[in-house]
Amino acid sequence: MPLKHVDKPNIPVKTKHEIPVKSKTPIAYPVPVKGPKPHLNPIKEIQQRVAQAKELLMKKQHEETKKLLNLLHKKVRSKEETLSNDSFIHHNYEEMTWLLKDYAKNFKNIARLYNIGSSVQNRKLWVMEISNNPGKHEPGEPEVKYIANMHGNEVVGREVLLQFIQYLCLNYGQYRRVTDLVDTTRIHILPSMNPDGYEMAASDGGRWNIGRKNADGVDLNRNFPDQFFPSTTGDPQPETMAVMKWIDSIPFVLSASFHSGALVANYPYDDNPSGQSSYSATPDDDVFRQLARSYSEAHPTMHLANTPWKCKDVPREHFIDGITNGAKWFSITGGMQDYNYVHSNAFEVTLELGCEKFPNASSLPEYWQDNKEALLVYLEQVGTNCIL
Ligand code: GEM
Ligand code: ZN
Repeated sequence: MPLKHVDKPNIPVKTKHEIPVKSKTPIAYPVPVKGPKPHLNPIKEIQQRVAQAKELLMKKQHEETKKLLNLLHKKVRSKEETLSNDSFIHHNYEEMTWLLKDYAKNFKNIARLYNIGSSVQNRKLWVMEISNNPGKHEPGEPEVKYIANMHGNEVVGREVLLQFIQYLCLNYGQYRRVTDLVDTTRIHILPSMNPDGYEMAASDGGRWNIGRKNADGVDLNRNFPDQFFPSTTGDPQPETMAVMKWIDSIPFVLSASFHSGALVANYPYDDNPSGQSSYSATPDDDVFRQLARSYSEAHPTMHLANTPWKCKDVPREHFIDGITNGAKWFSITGGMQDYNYVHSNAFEVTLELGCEKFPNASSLPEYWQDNKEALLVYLEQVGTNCIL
């Protein structure tokens, strides 16, 4: 078979300036005088560099993507941060002061520690403000307060509020519900209104009534000016005076004071002109009933007719829906909640968190769990679906 005719390649005519190149001799590329050793194959080198550049770009993008995802993840997280059980201890004055200072230092963007005065024995009445603009009253932003331990031997509220402070700080910017609450309300928390009474109760092992009164022997919940009767406890004590001035200086609209010895949300009035224990309604009775119910309903047992009851020595009382009018329950004069309502715009209720006044620290996690939701719901009463 004849071979296919192949044209001879068109070899250009050499000029005399051209360097003759022997066939099979490797092509010699110009070698730089200085610099790194050249690669033998420039195409490979370019390909390698492209690959490196791609990898770098990918890495950078990966980091950027990771950052973005983290941010988004933080924003949409719906599970709140919880504290370990080691944090549930009874805090004496020193420990409480240390904890409050620590949180104010570490959460400067939302937490501010101030004091409203001092106790008889010169302990500071610490208040932690939690808000998105600490130190400033913003027009339209409701001012709210929580007060505990006005009876020094009733310590559950004190520990629950210390937990609440930590909970708000740790969850702000993480958990939408807390962020919204802190962004829209200015929360003031006084974990101990009677720090002297607390120290007396704690050093006595938390026996029933030791430390209830302040260091001058005055029951602070009988020491506020009363609308119907003259004072039975003399002039306002330093702790009472401090709270009165505080109420005067900040336009509070909502408040709660935490006690123990019963399980109920108690609302004003605490007395009536007859001095008898019978229902004494404020002109805002419906609002107060709703506020009290918001707490008792959000609490797992407070609203129940047949509450599980741990303390044999404290008679169990039955309150419909877990709420009661103060004067109907038993009449008191010089109470703090009535003073708030009569002398300011603050709607205050008195929350009894359970039968035990100074329980073992091991039951504090349970008290916290029982009250966490109610603490949030109560403050949310001034929010979007507000009644105030
Ligand atoms: C109560 S709290 C006040 C309740 N108000 C009325 N009117 N009953 C007190 O101060 O005696 C009980 C407590 O200390 O927890
Ligand atoms: Zn009390």
